[in-house]
Amino acid sequence: MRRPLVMGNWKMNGRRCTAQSLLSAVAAEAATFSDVDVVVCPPHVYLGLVGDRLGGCPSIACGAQDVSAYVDGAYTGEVSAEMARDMGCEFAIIGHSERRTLFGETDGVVAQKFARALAADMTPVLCVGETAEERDAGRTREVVLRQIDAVFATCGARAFARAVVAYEPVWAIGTGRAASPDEAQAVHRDIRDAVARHDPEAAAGLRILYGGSVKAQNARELFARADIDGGLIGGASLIADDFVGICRAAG
Ligand code: G2H
Repeated sequence: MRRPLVMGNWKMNGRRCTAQSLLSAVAAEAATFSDVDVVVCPPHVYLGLVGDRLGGCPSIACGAQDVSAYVDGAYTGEVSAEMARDMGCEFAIIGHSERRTLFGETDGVVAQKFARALAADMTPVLCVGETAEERDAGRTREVVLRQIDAVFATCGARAFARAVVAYEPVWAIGTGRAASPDEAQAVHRDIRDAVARHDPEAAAGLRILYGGSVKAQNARELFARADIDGGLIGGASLIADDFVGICRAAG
C-alpha cells in the first residue's frame, strides 16, 4: 500500500508573518489527518523559519521548491540541494512547469537537478505534464514519458527507487480547471507503467501525485483513483482551511 502524500507548493507567495500563521493553523489540525504524509514547500528564504516551526509538529515535513543543478561554487543566486537538506528539507520539487517554461529548464537540466537531490539524500518530486497545445495534438503520453525517460537516462534504471512523480498538466495549473479524475488516472497509469519497464519494484511503490487546480472540493474524487496517491497543491495550499481539507481527503 502506498501512503498518501499531500504537498503544498507556496510558490513565491507570503511573508514571514503569513508563513507563520499558515503553518500554525495547519499544524493545529495535523491530528485530523494522521494517515497521510504532509509536506510544505516555502520559498527558500523561509526554510529556516518553517523548519523551526515544524520542530514541534513532526507529522509535517519541509520541502524545497527547486534546487540547483550544481553542487557548490560561484553560482550567484543558486541554492544547492545540500543546502536545502542542511536546512531540514526532505523533499525537493524538481522541474515544475513554471521552472521549465519561465526559466528555460530543459529535460537535461531537470534530470541533473533530480540527481543532485538524490545525492543530497532528499526525495526528488519530478513534475511532468503537457501544455494545452500538446494535449490538443494528442501528445500527452509522448511528452510525459519523454520527461520521465530523461531522468532514467541521467540517473539510471533505479532513478525512481526513492522519488515521487507529480503529474501536472500545464493547462490545469492555476486555472481553476483540473483534469478529470479519469483523465488524470489514465496518465498516472502510463507513468507507472513506464517506470515499471525499468524498475517494477520502484513502480509499485512510487507515489504519483496529481497537481493542477486541486481544491478541497475535487480532491477526494481525484485521490480515490487507483494510481493517484495524493496531490501537489499550489493556490489552495495558501489557505489553511482548504489545505487541511485536501489533507483530510487524502488520509
Ligand atoms: C500546480 C499547482 C501546484 P495550483 O503548479 O504545484 O498549482 O494548485 O495553483 O494549480
